[in-house]
Amino acid sequence: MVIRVKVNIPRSHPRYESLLLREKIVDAMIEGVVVPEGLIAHGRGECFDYLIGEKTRDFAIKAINAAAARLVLASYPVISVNGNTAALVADKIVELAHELNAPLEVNLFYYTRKRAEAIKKILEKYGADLVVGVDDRSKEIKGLEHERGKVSPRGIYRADVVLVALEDGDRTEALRRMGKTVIAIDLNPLSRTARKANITIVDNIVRALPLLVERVKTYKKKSREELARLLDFYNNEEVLREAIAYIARRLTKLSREYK
Ligand code: PTJ
Repeated sequence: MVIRVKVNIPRSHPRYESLLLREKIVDAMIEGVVVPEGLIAHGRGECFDYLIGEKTRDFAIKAINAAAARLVLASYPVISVNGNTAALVADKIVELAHELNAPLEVNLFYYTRKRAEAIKKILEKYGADLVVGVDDRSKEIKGLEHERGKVSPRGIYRADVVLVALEDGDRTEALRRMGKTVIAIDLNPLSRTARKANITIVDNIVRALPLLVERVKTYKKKSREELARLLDFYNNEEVLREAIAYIARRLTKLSREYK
């Protein structure tokens, strides 16, 4: 049995925003949208967010710009949604899907039909048009012997560009082997997903998604040539190096406070 203790978090609390996100994640776990393991994943994210100072840094902005350009240029972009993403940013995920005219695919590591349906319901509550991956997981991502490997023929299987968030694992590599471009949102620049994606946004999804939506709106007005040029100058390894170097510099600076 889970004992849920609801307290009133005062706005004056120095960690007000962070505590609200925790409440969202825990509520979603009680509703069966997030798995208990999702709370652990969230805690890992909080830790990396702490290391970058809980702000969107330049390395994230560069990746957001590249991601927006790649998504606008895509012929069939698909947005993959898991429990944590649905709990934290369902509204923005749906807005992004509308802007791109892209399907949303529920794709879960801890898959149950009930969870997938609950996530679909949340996305539809925010106005999602096309949510796949619930009752049409008839295609396989080769090399993935777990539930994330079962995908929809109208979603990830058909996509040329896939946006994934809050996961660490082998899926990005498998998708790349299929020739797809993978855009990841992951606060941990050292994760397997972060290192294997074509474009990695090292930022909290709650800050990164609104910025990505706005950038997509702007880039839809640009020419394809201009967007392609922008992508030519993008280097994901450099962005990851910048993220790690930023954390190292920040920690060194903070360590000097303890002389
Ligand atoms: O809903 P399911 O069944 O698909 O399961 C989802 C979880 C999250 C449980 C599953 O994907 C998992 O176990 O993920 P990991 O391996 O813990 O990886 C989660 C990654 O997301 C870590 O690298 C975290 O640093 C990162 N992360 C956590 N919260 C955020 C985040 N990145 C961006 N924004 C966040 N808010």
